[in-house]
Amino acid sequence: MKQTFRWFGTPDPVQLSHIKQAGATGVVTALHHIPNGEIWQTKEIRKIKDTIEAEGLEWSFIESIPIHENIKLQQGDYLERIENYKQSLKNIAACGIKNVCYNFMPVLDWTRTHLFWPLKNGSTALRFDKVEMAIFECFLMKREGAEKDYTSEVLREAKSRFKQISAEEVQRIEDAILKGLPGTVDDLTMDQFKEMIAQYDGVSHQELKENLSFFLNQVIPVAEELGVVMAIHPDDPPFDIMGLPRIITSEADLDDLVNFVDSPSNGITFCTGSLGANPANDLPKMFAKFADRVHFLHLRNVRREADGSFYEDNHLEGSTDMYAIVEEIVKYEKSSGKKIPMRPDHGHQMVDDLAKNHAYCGYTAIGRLKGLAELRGLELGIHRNL
Ligand code: DNO
Repeated sequence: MKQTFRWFGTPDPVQLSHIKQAGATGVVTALHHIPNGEIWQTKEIRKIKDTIEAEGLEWSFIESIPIHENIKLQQGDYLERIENYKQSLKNIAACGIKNVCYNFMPVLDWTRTHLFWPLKNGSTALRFDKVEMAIFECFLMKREGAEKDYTSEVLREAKSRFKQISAEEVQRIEDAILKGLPGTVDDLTMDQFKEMIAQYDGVSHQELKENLSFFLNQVIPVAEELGVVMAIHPDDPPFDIMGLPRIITSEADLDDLVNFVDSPSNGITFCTGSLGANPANDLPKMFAKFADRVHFLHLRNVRREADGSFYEDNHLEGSTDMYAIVEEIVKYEKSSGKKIPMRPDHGHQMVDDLAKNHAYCGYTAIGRLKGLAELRGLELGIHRNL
């Protein structure tokens, strides 16, 4: 695996020099300041690339060039937005960057309800709590029909917790969902959020998949010609939330994806944390099946709970067998001669980072450094053993 680290650009307190010290050779970043749907200009791309290279690192992956909501919904100026996307691909390729991560999640990118969930050892983790999600949807946002999406046990627990909830906790849940997470495109108010969700009224999984297929059929031939690979990020969490269709959650969804356009440029970001939150997913088997299309690895572990909640565990612990996955990856790399870019995904807020008011939840230095160190050790051990 080629070791990389995500960097949010100059505002990120984790600097490029820290990334080098962590042992990564590659950087994963994006033009975070360019509004979604606009063309990435070469001058802007070069500026970031030069900054990364001046530190002796390489810009390994773009995460992400986001997809405008009009493209997902096929409405308004979506054809123009697709042309913009193609132009961005041409511009990155002209600068020598050939790897692009993106997602097709409606409205929200990744979602958690708790960004600083205390673990027993004193560090904090990201958590998705089904009951808190039900509180948000049923009692805070008051989405019509939301109750139907929850079991009676979860609803009962949500009602009882909501009776005693403090104003601070309400704020924490709202902030986590509407404006908490790094890498997401927009911070939203509740009203804006409701408006955006309403646009998806009546949009089925099938329809959203057709819109993804249309987008890929437009963009992948251009990418292929440029030698660019696109790697879709699975939906996180991998199930519907807020009544929105989520379409990249399982092996069957990935089957559909690769069949939308049969090209090596139409690839996958294999995110073990996102896919791992769906208990039906057999991750080692899925990696082996789609390996030729996996262009990017996000390695992290979630611990699943009975009601559908989960939290982010240590990279080598949790409900996912990381050993079995890395073994499949090492086998594939040995037989194909490829080295797939990998980033240790997320990390606990721990040690000195606990005292910092970190804007990039999940992306503190020390927790990710620990994750990278563990994953490198695991890889080396498996490699030597095979
Ligand atoms: C979360 C990230 C996601 C990811 C996007 C890719 O930590 O993995 O926000 O960057 O979904 O487009």
